[in-house]
Amino acid sequence: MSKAEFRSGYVGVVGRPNVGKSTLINQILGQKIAAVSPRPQTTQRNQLGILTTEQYQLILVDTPGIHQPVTKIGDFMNESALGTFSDVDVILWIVDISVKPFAEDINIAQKIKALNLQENTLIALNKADLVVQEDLEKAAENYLELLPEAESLVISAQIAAGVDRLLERLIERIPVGPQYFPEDQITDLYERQIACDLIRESLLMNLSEEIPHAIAVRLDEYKDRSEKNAYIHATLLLDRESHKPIVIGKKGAMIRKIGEYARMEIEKLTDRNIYLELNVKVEKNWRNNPKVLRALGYFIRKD
Ligand SMILES: Nc1nc2c(ncn2[C@@H]2O[C@H](COP(=O)(O)OP(=O)(O)OP(=O)(O)O)[C@@H](O)[C@H]2O)c(=O)[nH]1
Ligand SMILES: [Mg+2]
Repeated sequence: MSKAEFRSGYVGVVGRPNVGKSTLINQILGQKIAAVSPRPQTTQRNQLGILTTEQYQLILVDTPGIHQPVTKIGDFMNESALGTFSDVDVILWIVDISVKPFAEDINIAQKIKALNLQENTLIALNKADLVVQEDLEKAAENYLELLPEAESLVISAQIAAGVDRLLERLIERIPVGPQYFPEDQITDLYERQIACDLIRESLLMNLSEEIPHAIAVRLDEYKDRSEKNAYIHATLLLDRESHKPIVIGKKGAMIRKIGEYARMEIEKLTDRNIYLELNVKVEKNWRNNPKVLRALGYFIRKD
């Protein structure tokens, strides 16, 4: 293929929480750059996943799950996701085919229709591994009828089924264009930010109910000690005093468990030995405090 035919473009990966958006991006990149968990609202900010070859540069925009926000951070997450709809070449709408559409799915379909973006949308019917073959068609229909003019593909991001075909279709849909990012760049977030997200992933994996959602991770220090070693100091900001004993656990057992899981994930990401120190601090109602949110990097840039 000649240089003139190089293709590049942005794909907005959108959907309600927990449908597998981040799992798919990690799978396409063949590397974990985004936090994943079985709990909704794992992703809190837009993050690029960039795949570059000789022929194309595909820029996937991972977005927070679109939901009914009840806090200021929820508003930020929704705005981040909804803001991508008109800014991308292709909308990749991920749905969970193993369950019927939620109200949020119906809202997303309406938004796509209202913006007249049906033809720019590809529906990925994800989690097909959870559906028996005979039921697939009927399960798909529940979603396809929401957006009849959009193309669709059945996939399983987790086991990489249908992902190659999906990738092919995305590349065919992006325009001829320049290479926007250096070829070795795979994301737009700094390693330190991804480390924070992986600590959050650990909170979601280890703490029950609403507690992980009421905790912010603030990175205080990230120091390379040598090529093979790094030191990270982070603070867990709790929005309630009563969560403190739960997060710390008996004789510090829970905070150690949280740290251990996060350390291993960050080591996989960075290919370094990590010394991770976690602190706990109460910052009452931080989720609704614009100043704290801004300091943590949750804000919409108004260009
Ligand atoms: N069985 C199955 N599980 C999947 C598949 N894709 C993702 N999951 C699981 O679904 C859960 C949610 O995955 P995420 O990738 O975090 O979902 P998300 O859409 O990014 O969620 P938010 O960031 O909260 O919006 C995780 O437990 C994944 O392992 C799939 O194809 N099959
Ligand atoms: Mg996510």
